[in-house]
Amino acid sequence: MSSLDSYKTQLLEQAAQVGALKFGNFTLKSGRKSPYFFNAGLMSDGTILYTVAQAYAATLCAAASDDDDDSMVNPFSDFDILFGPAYKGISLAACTSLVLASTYGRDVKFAYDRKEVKDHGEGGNVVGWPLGRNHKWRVVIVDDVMTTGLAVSSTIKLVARQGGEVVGVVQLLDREEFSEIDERGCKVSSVMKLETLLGGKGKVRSVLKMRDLVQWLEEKEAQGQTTEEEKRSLRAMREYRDIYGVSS
Ligand code: OMP
Repeated sequence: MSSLDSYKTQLLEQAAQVGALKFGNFTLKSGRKSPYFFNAGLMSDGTILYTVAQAYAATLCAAASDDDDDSMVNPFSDFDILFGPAYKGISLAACTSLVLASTYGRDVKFAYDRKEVKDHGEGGNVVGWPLGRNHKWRVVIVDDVMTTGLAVSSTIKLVARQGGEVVGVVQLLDREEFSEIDERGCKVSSVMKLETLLGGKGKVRSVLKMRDLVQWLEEKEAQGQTTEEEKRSLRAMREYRDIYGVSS
């Protein structure tokens, strides 16, 4: 197996350093008990924000030049707005749009939602570029972590209610888990569920996947650099993957 891309290694190292990537026992929103947790809210200094925004921008641009996409128009080469759901998606989308303009010369608009509707001043619950005014804008959602895909599917619905059209999603971390079990007893991956909702394969991308975390720990272990806790976590992550994971 080839070694992990250096930008992923850098991102994971910085995330562990600031405490955004943690190993231990965590209860997820879905009730699943996980041996690891990624808290993107702790990526709160300029260095890691820069690293993460560059990684998002690179992922978006790679997806934009991906010929495998079977839809008529590659959604990542032809979109108008980056939408960051409150709260953690806001800084991610803002920083990514900045890097897209400064590094790639690609100007995209930026918007996010408020969790509480503002009933005075300009009102409403979307801030930034209006999603549906005068035009059905093509929107890419930029968010932090996907487990069952529930959070992203409610953002897709929110954007549609505001008149925008979600053409793609880029997650920071796809935990590569199932969303539901279908009537034949098969696991339906969160990515597959969302791509069905969006009407096309390849519309949900991620900067990192759970397998990258496992590979990062395996590479550290091979170099004798893992702590006892990381060794235990690696075993626990493989067991967790057997229960909740999906192959994609
Ligand atoms: P789903 O709606 O199940 O996809 O869960 C996604 C949300 O879970 C994220 O937006 C986070 O609020 C939270 N989460 C994390 O932030 N990091 C994790 O490692 C796992 C979760 C989670 O609860 O599943």
